[in-house]
Amino acid sequence: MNIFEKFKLGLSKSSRSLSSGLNELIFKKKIDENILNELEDFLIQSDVGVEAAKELREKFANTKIDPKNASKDEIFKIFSNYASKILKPLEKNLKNIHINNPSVILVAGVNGVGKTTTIGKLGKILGQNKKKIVLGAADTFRAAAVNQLDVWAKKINADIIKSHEGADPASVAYKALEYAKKNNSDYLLIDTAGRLQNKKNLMDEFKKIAKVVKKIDTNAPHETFLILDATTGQSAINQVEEFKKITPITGIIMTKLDGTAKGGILLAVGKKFKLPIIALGMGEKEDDLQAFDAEHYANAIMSN
Ligand SMILES: Nc1nc2c(ncn2[C@@H]2O[C@H](COP(=O)(O)OP(=O)(O)OP(=O)(O)O)[C@@H](O)[C@H]2O)c(=O)[nH]1
Ligand SMILES: [Mg+2]
Repeated sequence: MNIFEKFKLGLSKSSRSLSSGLNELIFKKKIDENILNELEDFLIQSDVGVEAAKELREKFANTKIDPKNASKDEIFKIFSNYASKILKPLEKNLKNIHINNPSVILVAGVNGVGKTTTIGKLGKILGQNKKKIVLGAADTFRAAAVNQLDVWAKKINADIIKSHEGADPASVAYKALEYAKKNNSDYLLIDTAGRLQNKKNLMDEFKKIAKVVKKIDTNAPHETFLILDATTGQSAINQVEEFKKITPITGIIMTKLDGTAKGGILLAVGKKFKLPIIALGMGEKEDDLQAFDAEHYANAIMSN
């Protein structure tokens, strides 16, 4: 099963996948005001966002669909085209990320979204062609977080710089960059905590990490990837807003699209923030990260 098929399979698990929901709405009844209202509500529940749902409603309303004769594909194409149009300009390939010696990639996100796992998967992709990877364990909030990153480092053959639980995360990040420079590493991936006593602590600590690496390389971090969990729905929007306030985000990675996520949230995030989208997480294993392709995504969420 290739990753695209896995993605489709994952989204088909969703109890109210967009396409089957649309299917029910469109094909069982005639399209009238009521059905357009239902359609709009359904899209909102599918996490595409209020604005996109309104715009799609217009498109459906203005398309002359004869429910008796219209082919399913034709109708789904309206959605797919709409999604592609919004998301295509946001594709950002890992090959096109900032190249430096080393490129420092800071990974942000609230707790449990998949930061550490995504770092493992990213490290595997970036480590191809003998590129040297260093992982910085700047989530010192829990000892388990360092262990988890350690396991990934072994799995993907990366070096890891770590410290004890409770150590200053910024100083771990600093040491990790020092090490990566000295060893001529290609990429330094910095893991950060998602859980601190309160949001202000979390954000202050993150700011400090982003600042301290500049002492070694004024352009660092070269990339800051924000990890979003697709299953958390609209709260992803707030998370982007919060992190954007403290640091420029250069890429979004959305995880857990293999589970019960409704999938529409990526469209909502893309439409609202227009931030580059790097990759999609489709599982817990090292190969479960797919480079973001807008058309694949748009087709996958409409193909169940
Ligand atoms: N199904 C699925 N699970 C994922 C994916 N990415 C991460 N996970 C799982 O989500 C859980 C949390 O992942 P972590 O990588 O530990 O998340 P984190 O953001 O580092 O969490 P904290 O460090 O506690 O803030 C783990 O059980 C992962 O295996 C994904 O794409 N799909
Ligand atoms: Mg973690």
